[in-house]
Amino acid sequence: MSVEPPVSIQPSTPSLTEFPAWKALSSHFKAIRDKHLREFFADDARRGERFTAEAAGLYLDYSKNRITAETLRLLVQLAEECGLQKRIAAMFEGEPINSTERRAVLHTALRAPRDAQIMADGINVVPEVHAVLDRMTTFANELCSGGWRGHTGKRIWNIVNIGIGGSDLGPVMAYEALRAYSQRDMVFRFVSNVDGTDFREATRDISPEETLFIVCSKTFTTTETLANAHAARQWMLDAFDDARAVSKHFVAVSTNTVEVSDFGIDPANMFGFWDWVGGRYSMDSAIGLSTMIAIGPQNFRSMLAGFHAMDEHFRTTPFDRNLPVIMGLLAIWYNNFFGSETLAVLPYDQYLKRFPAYLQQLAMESNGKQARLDGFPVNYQTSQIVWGEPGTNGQHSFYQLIHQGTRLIPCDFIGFCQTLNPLGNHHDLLMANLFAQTEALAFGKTSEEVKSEGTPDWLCPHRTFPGNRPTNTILAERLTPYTLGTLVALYEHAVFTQGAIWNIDSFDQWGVELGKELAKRIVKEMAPMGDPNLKHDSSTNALIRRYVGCRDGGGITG
Ligand code: G6Q
Repeated sequence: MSVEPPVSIQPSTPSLTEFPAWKALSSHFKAIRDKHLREFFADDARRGERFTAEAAGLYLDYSKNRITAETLRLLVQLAEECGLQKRIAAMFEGEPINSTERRAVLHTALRAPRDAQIMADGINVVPEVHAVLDRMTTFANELCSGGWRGHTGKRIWNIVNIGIGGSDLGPVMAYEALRAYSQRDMVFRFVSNVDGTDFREATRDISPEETLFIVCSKTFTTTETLANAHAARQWMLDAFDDARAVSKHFVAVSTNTVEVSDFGIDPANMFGFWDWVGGRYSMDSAIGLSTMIAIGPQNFRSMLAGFHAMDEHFRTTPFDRNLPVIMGLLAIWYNNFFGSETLAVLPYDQYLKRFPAYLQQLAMESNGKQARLDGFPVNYQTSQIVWGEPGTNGQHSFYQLIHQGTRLIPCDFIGFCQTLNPLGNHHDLLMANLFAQTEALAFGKTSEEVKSEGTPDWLCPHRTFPGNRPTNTILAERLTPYTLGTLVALYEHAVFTQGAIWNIDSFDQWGVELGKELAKRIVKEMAPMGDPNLKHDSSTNALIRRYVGCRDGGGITG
């Protein structure tokens, strides 16, 4: 794809740090940065009700943040000065806001109701979206009812999704998150890594006769995915010795019909999507075919309805009551004013164990940028590092650092009022821990309190909790397909909000290219016994030689 270089020789907008609201926030920050959450709560008995917002079944308590009403007012002003409302409208209206790739960004169309009208390049895309959804539905129903059979006439019981990045993280996360709703007599596996272990372990105990591979790749040129798809094809051919088997055991999800048919998959067995769906925003497109098979078409549509409800909330609600906007602005507050480097996402639900990994890509691939939209460098930090683990496991490992370490780590806690797996008083214990953590992080334990418990003086510093650690708490009734849709859309739009304020393109990912190019070159240089003419730096040359020597058992050469 050809991309024209930026034309501007002068910045097209002043830097974010020149905006009046930014300057006002800088002074405001100095005034309140040392104020403790204990004081914020003491000042306002109703703070815990006041700093909350609710939408699409999600309740956000953001009262345990180091903010006042003035902070929020200034952050909202910043969003306005940055033209967030216009950016939102531009996204929903299909303008090419992915400017470096000159593409519209219309993942919101993937969950629009059938009668909606969303134009991209003069075409209403909603009928196409629903046509694909209908085909997916027919296919999922056929597969699950046993109508679709394998090459030897056996029913398909195993689904193996092959894809990487956006063509993997969403499907894995959604499958894990919605496992309670899944077809339990079927096996779902996900192969992404080009490490052969991934493929081998995913297929070692399943029968080719009962297995369907879904090859998910927007471009159908991704090295890892093609390597795994070819391995899968060979695995199938080893079992059947008949190339016709491919048509019954492979389907593709892609935008590239030519490559799909070159691979040997009949385009009739291909589910399409569009270049206006970014990989990390594609779990609700046909990339979610494995999700639909797992949870059934009705649940899948309910997930889409959840996404759509949050889309509508984001699009229409004033910023000071808008969940994704508030969360996006809080991230700016900590990232750019407090200098926080990371955001911990801590779901108190085992089913959401892959949610932090999913969000890592969503946030860090979207907003890990250093060039502004006009090509000039930013002079402020962009994306925070996102990480996390499900509660309560993290409490027994890394929470120590959040409570008593030297860094400020804002955290998002996510919990549900009803469990999908009632077991004794497990759920109360789980949720008591969630609430306890946010309380402990906010209020801590002073040295006086520690002393009054009879702790000897020398031990007091070690047992003191400074508190003043900010948290958001997101509560929902129950983890359902609908709720998952609202949660993912909440974070998608919070990430969008941040990108709009940082004035960057949240929808490209040029940063993954260099490593890919070099890997292609290096793999060619790994001829048996090595290439004596390596032209990398001395470290890379030596590593390649050592690897090749050791791999070939010919001893190690420097
Ligand atoms: C996501 C990225 C990236 C992409 C993978 C797989 O936004 O674009 O993670 O999803 O590189 O690409 P293909 O789907 O084209 O194989």
